[in-house]
Amino acid sequence: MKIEVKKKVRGKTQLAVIPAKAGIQYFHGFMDCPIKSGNDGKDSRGIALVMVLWVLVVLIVTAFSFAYTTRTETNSTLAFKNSLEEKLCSEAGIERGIMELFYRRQNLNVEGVEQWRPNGTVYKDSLGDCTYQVSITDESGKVDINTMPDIILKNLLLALGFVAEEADTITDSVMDWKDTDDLVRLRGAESGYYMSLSNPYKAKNTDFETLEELSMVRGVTSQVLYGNAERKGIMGFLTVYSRSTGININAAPKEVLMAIPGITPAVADAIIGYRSAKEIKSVNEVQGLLGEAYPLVALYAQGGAGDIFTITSTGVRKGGKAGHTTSATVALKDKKHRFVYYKSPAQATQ
Ligand SMILES: [Ca+2]
Repeated sequence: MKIEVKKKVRGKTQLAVIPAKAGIQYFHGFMDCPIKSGNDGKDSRGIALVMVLWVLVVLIVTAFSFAYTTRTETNSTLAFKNSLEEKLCSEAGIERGIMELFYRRQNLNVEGVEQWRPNGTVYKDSLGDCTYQVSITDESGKVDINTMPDIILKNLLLALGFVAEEADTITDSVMDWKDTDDLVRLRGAESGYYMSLSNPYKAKNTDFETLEELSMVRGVTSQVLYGNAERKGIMGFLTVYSRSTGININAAPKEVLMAIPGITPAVADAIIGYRSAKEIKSVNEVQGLLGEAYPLVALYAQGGAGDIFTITSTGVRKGGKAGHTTSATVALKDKKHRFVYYKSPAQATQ
């Protein structure tokens, strides 16, 4: 860009053309001369400063976002690692339980050899930084809801602290659920009741395949199954695997012993005391403890050891709280075992 200016040469005014300089403002008027602008290029530098600040802000936000994401992923990975450790630890407890069952079978009659007993006793051991606690229950010491008469189930509910009316409703409904007819028992329920629910379904009218099916039955709530602070749940005392009409008094917990007609709480305690020192191989052995109730008890009881066991194992990391629980039911035959039920994670033993 060029600009015209007037200047005097030897007393005469002449017009001259000079190139404009960057950063200088010119004006024409009473005086033709260039003047410097007030900011002298500071506008450009100001814009650059703002841009640099914005870039810094963007970089800082990006850095914080990256740090947050990294931290979240690290915590997530750590939590996954911890939960996996506990899961594997609980599975190690299941394998330990199976080993102890075979060990028990081999040494059942060998005195002085310590064995894990399949009566719900909790055993603890550690593996690295994890601790596992394992309990084993003999399915033959539980109430089989497919084969056991209704009086046993009702007595079990009463022994657990259910009131008579609630025990009748649950017992009748369980029986109605699995029997093949549609005749409703006094406090039971068949398809007519279940089809009237907001989410309707029909009564199964055949055997239970798992205990979880009980949650479909009238009167069986989550608290009935798993218990609460005041009362134990029925889940730990029932089975679908023993297929027996008799209860193994060598393995049954006190609540199940009390479900057998003729066995009072005192007699149940006496049986538990007896078998803690010596295995009960047949009901005859405890005839003296049963007294006059022996003939009645003998109808529903048996001794010996079963072939199917449920192992519940909880693995907890060092410093961990809840841990991971696995529940497995295994059938033993000769020197082999077969899983008939496996649940992970499962409800911890109460
Ligand atoms: Ca039915």
